[in-house]
Amino acid sequence: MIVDTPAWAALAAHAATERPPLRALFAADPDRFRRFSAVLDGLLVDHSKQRVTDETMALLQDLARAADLAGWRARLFGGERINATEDRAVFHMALRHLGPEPMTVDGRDVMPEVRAVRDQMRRFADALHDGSWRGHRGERIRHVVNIGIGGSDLGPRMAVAALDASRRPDIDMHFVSNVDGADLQQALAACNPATTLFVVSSKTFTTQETMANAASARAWLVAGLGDEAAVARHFVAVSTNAAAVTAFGIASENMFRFWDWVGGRLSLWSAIGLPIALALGYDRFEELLAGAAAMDRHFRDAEFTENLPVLMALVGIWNNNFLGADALAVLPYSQSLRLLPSFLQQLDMESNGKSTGRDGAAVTWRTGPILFGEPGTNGQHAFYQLIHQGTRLIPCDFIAAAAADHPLGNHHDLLLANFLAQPEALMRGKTADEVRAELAAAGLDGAALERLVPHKVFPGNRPSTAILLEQLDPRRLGMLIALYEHKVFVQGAIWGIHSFDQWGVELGKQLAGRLLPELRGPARTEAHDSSTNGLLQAIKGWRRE
Ligand code: G6Q
Repeated sequence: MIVDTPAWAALAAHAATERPPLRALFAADPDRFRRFSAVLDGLLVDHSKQRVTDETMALLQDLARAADLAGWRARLFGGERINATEDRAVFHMALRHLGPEPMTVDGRDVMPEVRAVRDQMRRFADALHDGSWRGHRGERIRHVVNIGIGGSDLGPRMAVAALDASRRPDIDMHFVSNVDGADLQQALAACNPATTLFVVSSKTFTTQETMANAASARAWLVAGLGDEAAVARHFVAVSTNAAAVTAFGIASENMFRFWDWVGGRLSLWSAIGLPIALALGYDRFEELLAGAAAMDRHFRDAEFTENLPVLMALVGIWNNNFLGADALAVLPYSQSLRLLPSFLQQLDMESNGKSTGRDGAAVTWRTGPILFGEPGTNGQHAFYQLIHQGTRLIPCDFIAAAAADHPLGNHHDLLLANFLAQPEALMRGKTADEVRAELAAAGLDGAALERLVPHKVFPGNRPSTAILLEQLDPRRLGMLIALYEHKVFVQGAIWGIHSFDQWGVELGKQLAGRLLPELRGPARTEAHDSSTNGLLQAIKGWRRE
C-alpha cells in the first residue's frame, strides 16, 4: 500500500517539520516564481504559491516512483484495461489523436473508426451550417437542443459556454439535462419545432432522465409539426447502443457512435462533442482536440519533474494527504469558464471519490478532495471569506486568460487585477502590525483600534496554483481540460484506486427505478425505512389534495 512506502513516510515526516511560511519563502528566493512555474504552448502553471520547497517536490517525485506512476501511464497509453471493474480500456486520447499513427486497444487500431465518426460529424455540421440539412418543412435549423446528463452533458455544455466568443451566430444552443420538466419546458419555450434539432446524447441510451426528456421532446415536435415522419429530420443520437437508438426511432445513419473505452466524463472529445461542432463549426472542435492532444503528448513524454499534470497531481496530494486540506476550489476569472467548476467537479469527484483500493481493501488514506468553485470575481463577494480567514485549509486553482474573449473597456484589466490580488493576499496574509498601521492611518487608536486587530488579521500561507492561458481559444481550452484529466489519473494511480468506474452513479439509477412504481401506485408501501415510507406517503397525500 502506498502509505507503507518509505516515500510516504518521508513526506509525512517532512510535513511534520517546521517549514517557513510562503511569505518567507518568497522573501528568501526572488527566483521562486521561475523555479516553480512552467509554460507549455500558451498555458502557464504557477505552483510557486503552494507550500512546497525543492525538498517537498523531490519527496513527491519519490512517491510517484513508489506508486509506479510510469508503469500506470504506460498502461493507460498502451490501451490496457485499467478500468478493471468494468473491464475496459481508458482510451479517450485516441479521440483527439490527429496524427497518422495507430492507437491500439486489444491489438486493434481504433483510429479508422474514430476518423470515420469525425468525418460524419464534419459532414453533418457542415450540412447544418450551409443549409443542406433542413427540417421536415424545409426550413433551416436555428436551434439545437442537446439532451443528455452527466458525462453526456457537462463537457459540451461547458465547452460551448467557454468558447462563446467563437460561436456561430446562426445557431442557438440549448442543453437539457434535468428530468425536472422545468428544464425541457424552458428550453422549448425558446424554440420553434420547424427549426429545432435535438441531439439525444447517451452512452447507454437507457438513462432515465435522458430518455424521459427525449420522449417529451419528440412528442412536442410531432405535435408541433403534425407528422411522425418529422422525427427523422429533427432527431440525431450520440450513443454506443445502436439497438436502443433504432428502437427510439432514430435511423442508424443519424446516429453518431462511440465506444466503451470512452468514459462518460471523458467523452466530450467523442461525438458527445457534436454540440460543440454545431455551435462553433467543426474546425473549432478539431482545434479543441489538437490542444488536448498536445497535452497528451506532453504528459506521455515529459519527465515527471517538468510534467504539468504530474506536478499538479503531486501538489494536490501534498495538500490533501499531508497538509490536511479537504477541498479544492477552482476559481476561473472568466465568465465564459463559469461551468468549468461543475465539469471538473464531476471529473475529479466521480473519478477519485473512492474508498476501496485496487486490491479490494478499504483505503486508510484520503482520496479525492471536495471540488467546488465559482467564477471570479463573484465568489469573492460570497465564499472567499472562509478561504481567507476560516478554520479550514482550502487550496485554490486560479484560472485566467491574458487576453479578453469579450473585450469591453477596461473590464478585463479589472478582472485580471483581482485574479492577481486574491492569490497574493492568500499567500501573504496580513499581520497584526500591518492591521494596526492600516487602522491608525484610518484615524483609529487605543482600545477601539486594538479591539479590531484580531478580526482583521489574515493568517496567510494559504496555498494556490495559478493557471494563465494566453487566450481562451479552443486549443488552450483543450489543453486545460486534458491537464485536469491527466492530473486526476495521476492522483488515482498514486492513491491506488480505480478512477474510471462510477458505481455510485449506478446506485442512483437503480434506486429511482425501484421507487417509481410505488410513487405512482395507489397502495401504501411499507417496503422501505420509516423515513422513505413517510416521505412517500406525504407526497402522495399532498398530490391527491
Ligand atoms: C460519467 C458517468 C455519468 C454518465 C451519465 C449519463 O462518467 O458515467 O455521468 O455520463 O450517467 O450516462 P449516459 O451517457 O449513458 O446517458
